[in-house]
Amino acid sequence: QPTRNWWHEASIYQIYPASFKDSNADGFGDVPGIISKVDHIASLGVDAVWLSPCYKSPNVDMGYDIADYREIDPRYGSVADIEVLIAKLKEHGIKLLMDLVVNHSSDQHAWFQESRSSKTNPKRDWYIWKKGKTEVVDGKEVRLPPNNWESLFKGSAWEYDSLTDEFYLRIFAKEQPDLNWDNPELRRAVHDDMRFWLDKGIGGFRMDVINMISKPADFPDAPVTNPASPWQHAACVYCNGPRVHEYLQEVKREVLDHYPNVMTVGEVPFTSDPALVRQYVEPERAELSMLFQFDIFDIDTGPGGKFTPSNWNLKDLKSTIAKWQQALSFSSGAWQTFFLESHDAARSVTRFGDRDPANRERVAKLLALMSVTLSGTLFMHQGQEIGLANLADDVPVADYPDIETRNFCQTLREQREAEAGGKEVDMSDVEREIRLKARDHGRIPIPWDAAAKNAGFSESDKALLWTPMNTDAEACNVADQDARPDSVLNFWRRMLAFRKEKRETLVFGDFEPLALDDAPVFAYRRRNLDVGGGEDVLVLLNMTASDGVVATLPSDGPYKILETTGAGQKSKAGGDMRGGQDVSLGAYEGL
Ligand code: ISL
Repeated sequence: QPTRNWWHEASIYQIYPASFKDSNADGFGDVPGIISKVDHIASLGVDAVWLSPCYKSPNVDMGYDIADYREIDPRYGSVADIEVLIAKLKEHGIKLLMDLVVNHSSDQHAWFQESRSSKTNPKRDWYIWKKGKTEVVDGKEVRLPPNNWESLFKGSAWEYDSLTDEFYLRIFAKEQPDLNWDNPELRRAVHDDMRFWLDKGIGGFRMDVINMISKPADFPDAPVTNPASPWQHAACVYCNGPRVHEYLQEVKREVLDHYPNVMTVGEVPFTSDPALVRQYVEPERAELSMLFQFDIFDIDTGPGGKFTPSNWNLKDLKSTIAKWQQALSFSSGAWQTFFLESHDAARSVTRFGDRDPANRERVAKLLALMSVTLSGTLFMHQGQEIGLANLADDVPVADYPDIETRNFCQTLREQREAEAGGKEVDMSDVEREIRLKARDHGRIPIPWDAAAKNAGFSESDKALLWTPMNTDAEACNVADQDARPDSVLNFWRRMLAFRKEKRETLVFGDFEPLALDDAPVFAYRRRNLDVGGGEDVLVLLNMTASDGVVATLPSDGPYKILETTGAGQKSKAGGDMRGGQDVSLGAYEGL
């Protein structure tokens, strides 16, 4: 049996600091704002908070471009504020996880400023510099990037710097140069910055794009998948690279092993092979405690990329969930996470529901029930506890501030305009996808109270808010849901307690799907592996808006109804049911 740790059964709440609570009316959430809401966080029953970056940053990518790993950006507060937050959370038994973004830094980081200053600077090799290719066009020499890699934020992944006449690699924005982990001094500097925060008593780290830190030494071209563009999607070339495990084992040996009980969750985008994922977490290596893997999260990514239409269906969703539940579990010796939201995606009620406001709370409860009954450390994102939906249609897409959204729109518009010879182009198809999937929806400020200015998020003028509020605060806010016993918020509270109570089955048990077809109901069983003969849990989820969907219980039994999302089923809670009996589920009802 693998060893049990606190983080196996933890539920973790993600805070996106800019959008949580603004304490000083500048339109930006901040750490004192978070401190003022610790009671709300504790009321959920979560065990840890993952705080998205609030380090010193020019904020090109909302803090994922870090200019100093040991400073808190003044707009968010100070290091002393983080220390207070750690202490306040600790009073409730809640740990704080910091975000570690060390695949790249900001171009404003002192390391990069030195690195770019000259080819002989001692930190030159801390980033990835290349001469690039030279071609003669019309008798003139032109400098071209060293390979065809596309930035995840569009354009070439290489940025030319005339100061030293070389290109640097930047998989994300041009202001986010990639660090060179092949350099041992850089690695030691990262280790030191990690210790800085661990010494303050944090519970661990969420590690941004950690599978990108080791690039193949020869930087080969990516296969051409988009012949219309000179730049090709290259994640298959630079993710899970040749020395990534060596570097993470070093981090473990040099840093993490010296801090007992800390946990790490590594982000591994573009990694759909469970065997690859296992390598980071299997007990013999235990480089990381768990990973964020994106098959479920990216299910609505279209064949041409995130903002192209996708026709995913229920069968895809069921089988993707089953694939990961079965591949990694406590008994398999390799742990994982389960999450439906973060600051990198739109809201789950909108993506997985039917977008009818009348069904919003139903869908939110259904997804909550699903989340707490699946294996893996459960991550929920701020706003998910009230079933926050995407920005409503009355918020213009032009007001969405995210760099991914903006760059995507601009690149596509330019492409279409070039094709149309300068004529007006139609972007409505793209707008539709953005309304559905943009990261901006995951970053909507929390509506604390519909009666307060800016729904209680900030006292600032509306014009100062860094990102638009949603316009549905009346229908969806914390104060209302706190007071309403049947709200999504109170359902989440009850469900997180339920998960703890049934941890033997819901956390440590196995997963067994009942059918992976396209029928409306997603049905699975969680197996209690306790040799003493503990109870299993059967979960039935009507994933559709159709009312009166009938599901037949497996022939074994008897069954007792433990929890239900539907008010209509409430009377049945505690009731017994025979094996083989039919159950009728309402729209988006879970049992
Ligand atoms: O957001 C995405 C798609 O919409 C992902 O491709 C995302 O860029 C990827 O998962 C990496 O995300 C992380 O690193 C980025 C940052 O922009 C994201 O917010 C962060 O979660 C660069 O640091």
